[in-house]
Amino acid sequence: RQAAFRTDLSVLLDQVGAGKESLSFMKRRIRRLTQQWATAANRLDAKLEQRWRDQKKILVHVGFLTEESGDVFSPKVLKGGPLGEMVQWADILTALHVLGHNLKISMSVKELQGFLGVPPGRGSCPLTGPLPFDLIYTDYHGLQQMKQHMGLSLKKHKCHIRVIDTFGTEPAYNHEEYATLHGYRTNWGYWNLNARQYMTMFPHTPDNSFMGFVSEELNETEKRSIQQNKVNNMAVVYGKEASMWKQGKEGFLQILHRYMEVHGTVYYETQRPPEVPAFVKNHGLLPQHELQQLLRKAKLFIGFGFPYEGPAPLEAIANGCIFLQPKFHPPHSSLNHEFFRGKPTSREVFSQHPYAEQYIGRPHVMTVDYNNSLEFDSAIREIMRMEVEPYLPYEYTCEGMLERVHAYIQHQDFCAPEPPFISANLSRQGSAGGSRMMGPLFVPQPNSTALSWASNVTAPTAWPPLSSLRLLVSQEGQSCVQSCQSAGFICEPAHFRFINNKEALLEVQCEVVDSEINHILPAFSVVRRECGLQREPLLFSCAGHSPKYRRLCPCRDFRHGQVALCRDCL
Ligand code: U2F
Repeated sequence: RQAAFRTDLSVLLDQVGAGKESLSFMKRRIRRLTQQWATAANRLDAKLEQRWRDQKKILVHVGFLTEESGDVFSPKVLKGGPLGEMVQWADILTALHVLGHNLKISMSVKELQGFLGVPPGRGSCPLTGPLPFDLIYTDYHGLQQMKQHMGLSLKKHKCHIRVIDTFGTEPAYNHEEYATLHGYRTNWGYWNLNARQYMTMFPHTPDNSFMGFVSEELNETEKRSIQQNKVNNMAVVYGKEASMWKQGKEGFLQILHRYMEVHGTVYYETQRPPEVPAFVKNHGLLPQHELQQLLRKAKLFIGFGFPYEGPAPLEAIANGCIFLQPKFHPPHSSLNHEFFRGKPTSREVFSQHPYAEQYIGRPHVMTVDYNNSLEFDSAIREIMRMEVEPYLPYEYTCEGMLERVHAYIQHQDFCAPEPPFISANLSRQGSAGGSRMMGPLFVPQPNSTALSWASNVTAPTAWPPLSSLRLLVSQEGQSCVQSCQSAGFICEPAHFRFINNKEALLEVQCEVVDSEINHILPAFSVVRRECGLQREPLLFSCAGHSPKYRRLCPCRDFRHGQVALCRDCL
């Protein structure tokens, strides 16, 4: 069946259910953004020009909100606990509904069993018939519950699963045997999924798919009125829980207070939290729409280093604030920081909000060293002199999210049998510095007719299409994430299978070509002049890097403001 866009959200609101603060929060959000979603749906509908879209049967099982997982989030909704996840799930549900799919929502193991058609009860009971869904969106908690209740049949159906995974999972952590043997085993990873089945909150790990969420958009009149009503010396502090204010914050808060009136939205029960200095105007935790109003007046939204990578800075920037945040030196990661410890990624976080730093940047975002009071002081003074317009990257608008989720649903297929590695007849353009091994070695042109592929069967169905592929060789020690980025591209793990062959490695003149199971491959060792190809497709990794290796990197182009999609991806 063909999917038709929906602009009426009442059925969805009924499906979400009631009885918990988390659900009320999500429903308030869905209601508040109804008009915005409807406008976006109409725009995307027009943009896609009657293109056929399959209507999919989709189950959404929100594992972290089930009683069976302990649901630690719901009781904290009104107490300053994390809301980012709820923002994201509300938006995922809305996007799937608006795109016109056939949606079932489960928030308990009982509902999960009912929808899957496995008998209720505690033990594991295999699903005997076919899976009654084309796609299942869940999280790590939900995955665990499905394993418990579907047993081995989960393995058979796992290509239909998408895991909403805030911070991302790198391939080395996802491959069970490899993770166990090489020290990448954590509490979360090792599900042997295709790494693109993990969907993240920000586009931080190209090995995963970027799901995202939305932020409120303003029309031109609203933008103008915001700019007229900005209070130049008003700052709002990012941190709704008192613990985010403790330790070592007094110094720069004092500096800030020298120039600006400082506001906070810190949750408190009866008394002002002692962590919050007396000069701060604390509004208490606000409902989302009231926070937006506060942000509309404020000039500065200031981060203290935690929470990492939340939605609030995007909301602030969308409402015309400048976001000031601390640089992390050394970077935080699962190797050195409690919060990231045990998360299935080695990603290094160089500031509180790397997306804001890398993808938005000045004038909307300033990232400074908070230990350097001169630098901090001059940043505040600069901010007071600056004029910025409200800004929201396209990928965080409703239309941007609908476009991306539409493309994933119609094109990503992890159930099709993995074709054998295909070798590309790569044209080598200007092997820049080839013999000196500096910089990118060769970059095939997008429209080159020389891009003729060994297999006519699989190549035309590849998504992202092969026209987006740019082959690069990284510097020693560099990952493909960095290598592609420094050339203005993004690493595309789906393209690894086209470049994992001797032909692609020809340029680097290896004396020996081996194939191994190692997440650094394909790559070559400069000293030993040895080339290595990848033997395990699950270990194709944009993130992998190793000091003595130069990696072979499948980069691709991307749309401005929609990094998940290549130019010909829609
Ligand atoms: C992130 O979770 P948080 O919930 O701590 O992220 P925030 O950026 O603080 O804000 C989430 C939402 O809370 C709302 C605000 C945001 O949409 O509009 N809010 C509000 O309604 N009232 C207020 O007074 C203040 C904020 C991240 F999203 C999670 O994935 C991580 O687990 C967590 C820890 O890093 O950080």
